[in-house]
Amino acid sequence: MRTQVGIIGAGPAGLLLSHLLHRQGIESVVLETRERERIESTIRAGVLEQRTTDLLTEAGVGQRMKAEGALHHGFELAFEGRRRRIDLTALTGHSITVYAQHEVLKDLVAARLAANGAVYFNVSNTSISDIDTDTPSIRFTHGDAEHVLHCDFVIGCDGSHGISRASIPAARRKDYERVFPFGWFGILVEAPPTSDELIYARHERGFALVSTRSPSVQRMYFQCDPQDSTHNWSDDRIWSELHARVDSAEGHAVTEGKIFQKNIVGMRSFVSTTMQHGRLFLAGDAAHIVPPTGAKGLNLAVSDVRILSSALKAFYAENRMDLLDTYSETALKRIWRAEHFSYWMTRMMHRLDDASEFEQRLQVAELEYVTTSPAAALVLAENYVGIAAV
Ligand code: RFL
Ligand code: PHB
Repeated sequence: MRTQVGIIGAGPAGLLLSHLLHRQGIESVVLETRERERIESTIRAGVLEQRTTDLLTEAGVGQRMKAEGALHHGFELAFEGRRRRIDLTALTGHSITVYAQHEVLKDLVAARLAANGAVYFNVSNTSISDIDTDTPSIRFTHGDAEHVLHCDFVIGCDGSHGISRASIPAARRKDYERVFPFGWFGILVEAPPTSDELIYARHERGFALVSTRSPSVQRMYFQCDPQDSTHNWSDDRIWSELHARVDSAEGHAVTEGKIFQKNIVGMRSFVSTTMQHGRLFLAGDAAHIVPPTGAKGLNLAVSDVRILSSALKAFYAENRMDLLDTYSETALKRIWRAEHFSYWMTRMMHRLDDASEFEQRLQVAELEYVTTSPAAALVLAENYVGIAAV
């Protein structure tokens, strides 16, 4: 088997890269361990930056997102019993779109298959060889058959548990990591929205987030022990925790409904440098993780892919290696900006068990500042909508 670009992983990074390359006349093959149905139903991210939605629209995969996604011009910060709005559009001229990651994936899979793109689901035993040469290859098993995919480049888009990152020699890699001692308990609820916009709440009991998926399905999270089990949380206990953390003194209360999914995710910050070695390049969660507080993970994956697809275009159209050579350096600028922002939001909004009372008052002072000073609000807003220049 032979192609120009071999892509490992059919998450947002891998599928979007394959789609963008196809539009530039570059052939690729995507290899994915999971079933198509699993990918198209796993609940993950929800917030898309305007740069992300613009790219999806330009790439011809934005129709359903435009029709079904919800445009948000701001969000609310709740603390000390009150709610204050961050007006993203007034501050930055940009907005965000709430459209679930698995819906983006459905749109990308449909586009790849409609163009007869090669996407192999249910593969196993993926391994990468010869990345130090101009003829790298990927071995994998599909059905009962073993295959070797020969290509010009291998792109590792296989997320945080993939195999690609480890294919870069350890001596060339440096990992940076911060594991947070808390997680998010996430629920999906059949209910009308609590509010027109997302609510990020800081409370002594811990952080909570009220997000949405559609007019009839809502997504909510609250800070929890990452080792806790969903079995310890009855619906009543969940609602009383959310009411305690989010309801405002002015009488706004979380709208309850039927909870039909519960899960717990751990939180960490992680960056692996370098993101390239020889003919292997990493994109998305394969190279970096952010805690979900800043809603940056999916958007960073898209931003890596934007840089990579231009660099691959320059290689195939003009025989230029320079953009590929500087890929990691270019991508890491935006990644570190997002890492800092996500870390900052996380530290500002969560209950930190090792924080003294003094540090807890600092959290509130910071929230007062970002919700009253236009300069401080702009720092928050421009990072949330995504900084273009980085
Ligand atoms: P993915 O989505 O993990 O896809 C990787 C794919 O690779 C496959 N794979 C392999 N395939 C072949 N061979 C192997 N050896 C393989 N190993 C793995 C996997 O099966 C998988 O299909 O990575 P990608 O494409 O880099 O995309 C990253 C995003 O998925 C992630 O950053 C976001 O979901 C993070 N995130 C959020 N990001 C946002 O931008 N906005 C948000 O609002 C947001 N909210 C979230 C989030 C992540 C969350 N969780 C579950 C961690 C909320 C949550 C709760
Ligand atoms: C979500 O809707 O899943 C979501 C929204 C905002 C975040 C993280 C997750 O910061």
